[in-house]
Amino acid sequence: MRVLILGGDGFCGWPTALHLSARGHQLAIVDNLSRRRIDEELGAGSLTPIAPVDMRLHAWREVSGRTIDFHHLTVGKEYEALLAVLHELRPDAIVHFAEQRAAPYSMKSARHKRYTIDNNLNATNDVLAAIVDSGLDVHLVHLGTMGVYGYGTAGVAIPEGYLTVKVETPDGWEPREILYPANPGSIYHLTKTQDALLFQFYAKNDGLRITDLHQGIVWGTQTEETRRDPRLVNRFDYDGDYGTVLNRFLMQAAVGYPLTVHGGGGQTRAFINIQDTVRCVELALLHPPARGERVKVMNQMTECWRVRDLADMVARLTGAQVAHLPNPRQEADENDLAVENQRLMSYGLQPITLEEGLLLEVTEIARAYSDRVDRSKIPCVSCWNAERAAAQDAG
Ligand code: NAD
Ligand code: USQ
Repeated sequence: MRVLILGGDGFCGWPTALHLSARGHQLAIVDNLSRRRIDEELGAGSLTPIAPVDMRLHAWREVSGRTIDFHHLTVGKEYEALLAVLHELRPDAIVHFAEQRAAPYSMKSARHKRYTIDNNLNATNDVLAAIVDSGLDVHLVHLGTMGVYGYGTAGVAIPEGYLTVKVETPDGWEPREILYPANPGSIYHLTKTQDALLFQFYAKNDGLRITDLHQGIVWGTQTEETRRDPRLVNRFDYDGDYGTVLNRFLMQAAVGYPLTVHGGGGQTRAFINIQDTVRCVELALLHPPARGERVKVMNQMTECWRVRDLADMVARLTGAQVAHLPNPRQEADENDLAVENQRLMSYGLQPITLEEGLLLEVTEIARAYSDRVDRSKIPCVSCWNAERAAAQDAG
């Protein structure tokens, strides 16, 4: 397959590009390196020392003998350049990771809200419009989020994208399938719910073949391919805006910083290891929807965990202390979560569980690079609203 990876310099995109290249697919990456610029804006970098993109690509050529092309452009702004890449590569599939993905970053200020909406929605619309414009039959695989559903399940496992409801008709109650009602918890998550409507429209209007992968929180760092050379190492975000909860706890344990549980830690979320992320994307590429089929939605997660149980597990493994802090986010303190993930499992996914992978992650990454941690970047300082900011100041 010829595959174009949008956002291929990022945490999920880079190991995905290597994984697909290693399996013999012809790969090209588009990225505007905005994530590296945001590191500079925040004064916080990856825990792992990531190489510049040209060095990454050179190293991959050396270790694998395979070439990945790179195009530096902003999806959503440089439309003609994107279209030219499509004409040149004639991809069978595009994997779309090119969005601002941190909920706390999207809630920092009006500027960050506007940037996230502008970047994410224009990126998604431009990709879709360019596929139509190109006249090519491209399968688009988008990395969406479990957060589009909200996390309250009312006792029902979250289905894969669509919900069967009963509506009253003149002939009685009849079942209908609707897109699962969107319930975003941040401006970032809101952009993913809007993406879903864009996909629904382009699939209906233009017959585009689209898969939306509703992914849980990714943990872990390295994959089979990124371990092959230090210059290929994947990024590891640990700061209060971009660091995700489990990777943060691992890093905090490694430097003796009490684990930063928000509130009581009763929030339950879905998780997946980065190695499983790259496998899932490959499985999605191998099982495209037919032309004319509705958007195919798959829940890309393998386990659900409560935040305080994660903290307790990391504390047991490492001896770390656990701290309960005022929650800067507007979110439910406690929720149950059950999720259907039958599709990817039926395609052969064999998940890496937290219990088997966590210790390796602690030693291979968190402890190995602990001297690179800037402790001043650990606190979460982005508050969802004025009330949460006041509570944090008081705490
Ligand atoms: P990331 O920020 O590490 O990577 C995104 C990449 O896209 C970056 O390299 C960035 O420079 C690039 N980019 C952003 N906007 C762009 C634009 N307009 N044009 C060109 N390039 C652009 O994020 P990630 O963790 O790799 O996440 C990738 C996708 O997966 C996101 O869409 C995110 O919503 C989704 N996702 C991530 C997680 C997670 O835990 N990391 C979980 C669920 C879903
Ligand atoms: N949390 C803590 N302590 C911390 C950090 C987070 O208790 O130090 C809590 C948060 O309050 C939240 C939960 O942990 O309840 C998850 O937070 P997170 O930052 O790990 O994840 P989230 O903001 O939801 O976003 C991440 C990715 C995003 C992706 C999403 C998948 O950044 O791109 O879409 O996970 S999901 O959560 O399933 O929607």
